[in-house]
Amino acid sequence: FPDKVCGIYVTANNRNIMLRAQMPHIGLREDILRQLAYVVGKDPEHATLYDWRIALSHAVRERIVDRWFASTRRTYEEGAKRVYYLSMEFLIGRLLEDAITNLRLDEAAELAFRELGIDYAAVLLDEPDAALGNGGLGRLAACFLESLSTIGCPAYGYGIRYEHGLFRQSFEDGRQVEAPETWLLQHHVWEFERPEAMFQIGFGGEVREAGARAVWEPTEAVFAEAYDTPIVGWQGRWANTLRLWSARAVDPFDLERFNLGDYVAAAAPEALARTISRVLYPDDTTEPGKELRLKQEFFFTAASLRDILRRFDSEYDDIRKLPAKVAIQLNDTHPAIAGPELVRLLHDERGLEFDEAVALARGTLSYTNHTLLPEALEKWSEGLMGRLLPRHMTLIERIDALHARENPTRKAAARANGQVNMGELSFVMAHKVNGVSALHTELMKATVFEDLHQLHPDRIVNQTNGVTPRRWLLSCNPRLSALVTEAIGEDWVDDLEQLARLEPRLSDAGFVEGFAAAKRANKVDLSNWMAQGHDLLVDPEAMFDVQIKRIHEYKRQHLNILEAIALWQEIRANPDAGWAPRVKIFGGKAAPGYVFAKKIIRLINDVARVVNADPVTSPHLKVVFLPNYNVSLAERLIPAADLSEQISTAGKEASGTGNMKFALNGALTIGTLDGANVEIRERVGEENFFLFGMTADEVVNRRDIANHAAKAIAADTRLELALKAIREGAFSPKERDRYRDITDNLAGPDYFLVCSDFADYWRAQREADAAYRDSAAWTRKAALNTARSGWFSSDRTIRGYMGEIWNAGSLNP
Ligand code: B1H
Repeated sequence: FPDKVCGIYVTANNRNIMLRAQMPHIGLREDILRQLAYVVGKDPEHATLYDWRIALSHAVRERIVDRWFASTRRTYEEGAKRVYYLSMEFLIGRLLEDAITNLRLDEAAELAFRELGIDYAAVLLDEPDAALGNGGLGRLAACFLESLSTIGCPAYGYGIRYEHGLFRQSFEDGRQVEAPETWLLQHHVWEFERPEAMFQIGFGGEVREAGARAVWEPTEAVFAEAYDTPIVGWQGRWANTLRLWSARAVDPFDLERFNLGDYVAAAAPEALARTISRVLYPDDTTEPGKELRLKQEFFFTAASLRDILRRFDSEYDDIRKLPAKVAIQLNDTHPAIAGPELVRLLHDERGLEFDEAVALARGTLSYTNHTLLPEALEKWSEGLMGRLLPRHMTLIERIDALHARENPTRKAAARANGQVNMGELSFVMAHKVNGVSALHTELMKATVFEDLHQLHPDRIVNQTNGVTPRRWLLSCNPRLSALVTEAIGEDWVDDLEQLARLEPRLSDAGFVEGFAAAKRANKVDLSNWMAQGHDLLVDPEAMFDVQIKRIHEYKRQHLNILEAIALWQEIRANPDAGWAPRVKIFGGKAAPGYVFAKKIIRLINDVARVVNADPVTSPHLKVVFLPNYNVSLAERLIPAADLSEQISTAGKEASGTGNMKFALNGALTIGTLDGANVEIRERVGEENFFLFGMTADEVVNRRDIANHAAKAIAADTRLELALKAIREGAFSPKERDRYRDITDNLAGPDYFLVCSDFADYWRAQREADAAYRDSAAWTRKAALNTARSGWFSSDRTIRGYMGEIWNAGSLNP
């Protein structure tokens, strides 16, 4: 053995550290017991599930830390370029099982707990689900972090350490009720506090001109304090850092007020400062437009940039090397203030010429657009921004002027009509701008960014989203993973295109039967869980039809429930027609202020109550809305799904990533030509995908037809009857007009074209029924979905960013 580990000379007693680095399973049980005693302070006789989880987490964490140090050291040694991913959201979910999977400790941990007589599965489930994000955008950031570590690209995620993540959802009388989420109430095992990495972040105040530069003198300030979480990649070959900022007061305590007995006022400065990292905005694809939100954005962006420059300065003395050594990715426009802030740091604080500061910033920054929905494109009023960030307002004006000089034909600007358009600003300050699916990227060029794209035709590129196969197949679906590994070996885990090698195995009856058996067993597990936890009895032989995502009109959960109502009516009219049994499962949260979306939730719950209680239809149809959908619930549902609902109005869902997880786990998609559905269908084959609905172009034309919804209703008796049942109170007998908003909207403006797509959706659903009746053929289609989903790995996506946007490399051994 070499006698040096991580730069620390070790004695013979510490040789187990080195052993552990090579064989992490060695001594796991002893380490758990040691952690239980010396970190948790319990003996095994008195340890609770929580104690065991903390002990196991510490034992696993030690094994990550060794690799984490080694990765950092390598990055310095090689002078490698670093990637910084700035995101308001990181929807990381539970971390323990992920770490165990990637370190390949699953068997050792299971064995250790069996020997200790403790329920290992229960220990894993004890971990709170860190919901520091709303939906797809935040979960994508988490998949990207894991892929960056698997690939061995030196990278940091930067975000906010929200005290409260996304709210906890429950139902009362079918209505969504929100409660604060409290993931940080328990000790968070994975993070390391970094009191030395602390920056003062200012707001408001005045700008003083000092020659060509300016000095910003803020009147308000808070500290940003860093907390680091190591993110370990597959096989523990590399570990990167997620650094989250927490806000705290510069002057925490008003002693004078305290001594006067006014304890509340004495604590006020601290409470006020902490507000900035108190809670995640629960909006998904709508821009909240609040002062606190803008403060959050500047707070974490400014702290991250200071930290990035501090690290850069520790290695290089020529700031002109910044674009060669640093790549900063803006996850949507939420950190867009990075453009002017970086210019301010380079120009005002470091004395570079303004034009050069802009050029360096542009060479360093790139921007991902995640939505074209007008309500989600961030715009801040000049009044608010000028008050909070006076210097940045001036710099944005100068950035506009410079851009106009560089491009004399340019008429529009980031600062216009009393507002700052953050999409425009991000585009102008980035060397690359990307969309998240092929269709979405083309729509960016043709709509929101049309003019800028004409000026800069090479700037917009596509990087279709992906998902990490470690969490979304290997770990969440052990039965299918084992089958796949048995068939083709385990190289697929970090080379997902290997799944294509499953295709020849489809002629092997044993393999196909194994595939069907894995799905069936996953469905039995889910049925048992629903029976125990939710008092719901469903038949695992039925088709499990799943729609899980945020509740939004464009995602059209109401199209799905309308089809359920029509189906219920048709089964009642003709119960013996040989219906293919179905369980329709819904999951998802509505933004607390999104009244219409909350109505849709209540409607689904009301329909479920009526339909499930109907003895005539209940052998054929069940409707289930599972509360508090989150990453952990997704991991439970996706492996058990037969049919994946991806039914957004074409042109509205930028990509989707749930759609990829379902296909990978052998569910067939019923979907529109929207977002990444287009690419999924191309790859899995049109005969293995239930397509329906208008294209994005047809959607735009259809809206121009007067009374399009009324016409669609008049042409389709099923749709008419389903709407009539809602309107007449079939699902809300005590309050007949409870759903008037919904029925009026659908019969009237119906912006998302639910009615116009209904008939074709119904047709595709009946095709799915017919296909499901032929179970051998269905299994084949399902297995082809898995075999042909290899391209949807976030490893592929990250390699795309590395090559086409960041110009960054991998240091993996
Ligand atoms: C997506 C958001 C989003 N797009 C504003 N935009 C937010 C916008 O808090 N806010 O203000 C939060 C989130 N999220 C999603 O990104 C898209 O709708 C999905 O289609 C896409 O798959 C995902 C990842 O690219």
